[in-house]
Amino acid sequence: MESFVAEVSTNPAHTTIIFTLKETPGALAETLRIFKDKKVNLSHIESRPSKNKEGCYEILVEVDQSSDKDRVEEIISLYKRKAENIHVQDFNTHVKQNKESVPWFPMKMKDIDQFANRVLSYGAELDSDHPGFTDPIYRERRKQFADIAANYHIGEQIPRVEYSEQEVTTWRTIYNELVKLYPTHACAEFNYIFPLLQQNCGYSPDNIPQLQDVSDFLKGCTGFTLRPVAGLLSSRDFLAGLAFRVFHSTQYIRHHSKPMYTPEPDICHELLGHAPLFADPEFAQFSQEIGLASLGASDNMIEQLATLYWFTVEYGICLENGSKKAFGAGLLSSFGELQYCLTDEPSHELFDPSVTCVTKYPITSFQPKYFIAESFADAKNKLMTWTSTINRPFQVRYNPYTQRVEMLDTM
Ligand code: HBI
Ligand code: NLE
Ligand code: FE
Repeated sequence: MESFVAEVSTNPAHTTIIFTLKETPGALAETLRIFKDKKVNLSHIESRPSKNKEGCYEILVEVDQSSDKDRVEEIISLYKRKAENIHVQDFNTHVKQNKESVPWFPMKMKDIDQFANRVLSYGAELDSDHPGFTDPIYRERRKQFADIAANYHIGEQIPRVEYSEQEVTTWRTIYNELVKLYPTHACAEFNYIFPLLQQNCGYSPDNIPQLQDVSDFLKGCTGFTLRPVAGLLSSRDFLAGLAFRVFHSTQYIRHHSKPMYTPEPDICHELLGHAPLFADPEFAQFSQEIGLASLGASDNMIEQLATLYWFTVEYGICLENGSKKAFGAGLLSSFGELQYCLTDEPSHELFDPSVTCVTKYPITSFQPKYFIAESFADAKNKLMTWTSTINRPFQVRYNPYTQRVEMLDTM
């Protein structure tokens, strides 16, 4: 018999045998004779060309559940005796082993509540020059926001916040500087959506919009929602939210002493930088694709995806009729960097996931280098081509009706 067992699955529900067969006339019929001889009924059969053995086919047969277990065992041992390269694998342990080596990730929307409070402490780098950390009033205020995030559960209304006069003044300074720059410095998609936020969500120089209002607006556009968070999450947790079209948003505002630039996300960064583009369908999908690629990925892959996120969603620049426009949120919320990024001072390179994903970047200063995407659609296509090469023992897809991630085993 020119065949050998590739895999025997002994899942109690059904036994399947996969064997590789050399392409010769009658080979399959001859191999299957054993089943006839032993009077075991087949319930399913499939064939496909072998990936690693030229001129061979892989045949999968499934035996009828009511088959006599002993006779099935006899067939398996017959196969084992005649075959080379036998690989017998218990279906259940096979799946379990692979699942165990995959880091945990949320499978349903509610799972996000499990990690939303795992906020990273501000690294030494941030501590030393953070103007707010020597201001006791500011620190106390930050604690109030941390409590809102800690007590929040997905699906609830986000508590409304009354911002102080000082906080609104910080917002006003940033808002007024930025709206002067947007027409010339921001991409067309951003400029299309921004007036809609002014009309629908209370964006104005004198008002810091409420997260719930912005979340409702985005939900109606692309299904994206906001979830309050007290500070920085790990890249793994943060990216996982995007897989569900959930964006973790801070609610506090930066310290009033430095409105021009802050290395930390704050409400100005989230609402002026991020929120507008999450209303754009193509951009929303791009963001979700990064999120889906991150689920269960290795630490190394997470770092590469976080880098791609950094150079697109945070600091991306795109081309419009040959001129550069900002679409990254870190640029659209910093009137210092928004001006700087389009000048000749930093360097600009075309976005290429395989190069971009391993590029180093500073997190507390203006960027020395930006990557340019031709469009969101182009960035998404390049990203998806790149992510399709990721080696994961399963594939995922998001089901928007159940708000769950579905796993397709490809082991
Ligand atoms: N956490 N809350 C929050 N907000 C972000 O924008 C954020 C984060 N964690 C990591 C991160 N951004 C990115 O720099 C990438 O690591 C994904
Ligand atoms: N540098 C940005 C700003 O000042 O708004 C915030 C970046 C957060 C990653
Ligand atoms: Fe951000």
